[in-house]
Amino acid sequence: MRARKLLPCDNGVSMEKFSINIIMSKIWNRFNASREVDPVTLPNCRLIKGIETGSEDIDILPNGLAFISSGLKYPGLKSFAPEKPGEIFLMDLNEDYPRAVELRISRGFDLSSFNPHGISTFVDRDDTVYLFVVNHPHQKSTVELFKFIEDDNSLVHLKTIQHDLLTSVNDIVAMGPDSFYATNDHYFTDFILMFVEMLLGLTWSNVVYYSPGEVKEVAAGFYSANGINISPDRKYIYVADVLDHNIHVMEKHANWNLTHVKTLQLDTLVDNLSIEPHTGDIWTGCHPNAMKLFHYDPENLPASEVLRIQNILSEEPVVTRVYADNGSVLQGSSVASTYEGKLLIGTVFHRALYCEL
Ligand SMILES: [Ca+2]
Ligand SMILES: [Ca+2]
Repeated sequence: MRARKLLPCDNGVSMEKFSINIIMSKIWNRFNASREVDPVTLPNCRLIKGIETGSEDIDILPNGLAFISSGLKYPGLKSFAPEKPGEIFLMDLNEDYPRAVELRISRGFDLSSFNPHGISTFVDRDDTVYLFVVNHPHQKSTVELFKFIEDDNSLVHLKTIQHDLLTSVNDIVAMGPDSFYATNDHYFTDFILMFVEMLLGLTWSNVVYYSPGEVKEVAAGFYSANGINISPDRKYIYVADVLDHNIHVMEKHANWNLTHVKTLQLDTLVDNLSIEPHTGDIWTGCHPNAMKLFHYDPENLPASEVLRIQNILSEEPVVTRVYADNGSVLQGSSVASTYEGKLLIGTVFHRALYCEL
């Protein structure tokens, strides 16, 4: 056996071990691994029938139709149906007892490798509804553009967008019928290097603006940019840095560049962001403790937590824990979205909850 030379440290611990301890304690903090959740219950909730393998992102149209992306397979995270392709569900929140219906996707699109992640809708002047879907076919990143046909409960695939700057896309927010901002949650795409990037705490994750005529990085320096959305007045872009436990407010400029306005620090890993159109409140699905999410243990389930943030631009934003569960009902919440007193809570790989507030 080859003898290894260890560098002595002041306290007698080897430098190697010392460095590993520092990295592990940083990861521990990034994952908020000590945190347990105090439950916050809501009286009128039910699990949504038919959604069993995730509801990572939810986007609700102004008329109450909710799109739900389901079946995400993400490196290092649990999937209850690893062989089953992903799906997009629709729920009409105007119904007395809303149900989830799977949307049919037009022929010509490769359904077998469909791996949907973040989504965003755009309603054009002629009322055409476009649905943008982050997709990871064969662990790559693409953005799929669909047209929603309401009469037919179907999605017509219009195009697949791929670009060298769209490498590890997590979420998007549509800016027009073929333009958007996207978050890349990692710099590296290889699973091992992604993990190293996280271990070393590199801030190489970014936000990219995409349009057919121009594609550019518009914000950088995130540990892991995740959810992204826009204020109702369309002046500000909100970006959740999931590993830094915060939400950044960025000002949007005429040339699509973003500049930092402020950061709201939280004690939870913020995933996707939804905006309540009338009030501008931010609703978010969070991971109180990401260690339980990445190290899935049926005896120690990943929890769920929903926050509502009011007046984020003011001196003192109000943060309310609207819902929290230790995983016995809902595991790994990633999104929370409201419409007229109704709340949908989605998860990375588990079920989805419908609540009347
Ligand atoms: Ca989204
Ligand atoms: Ca996300």
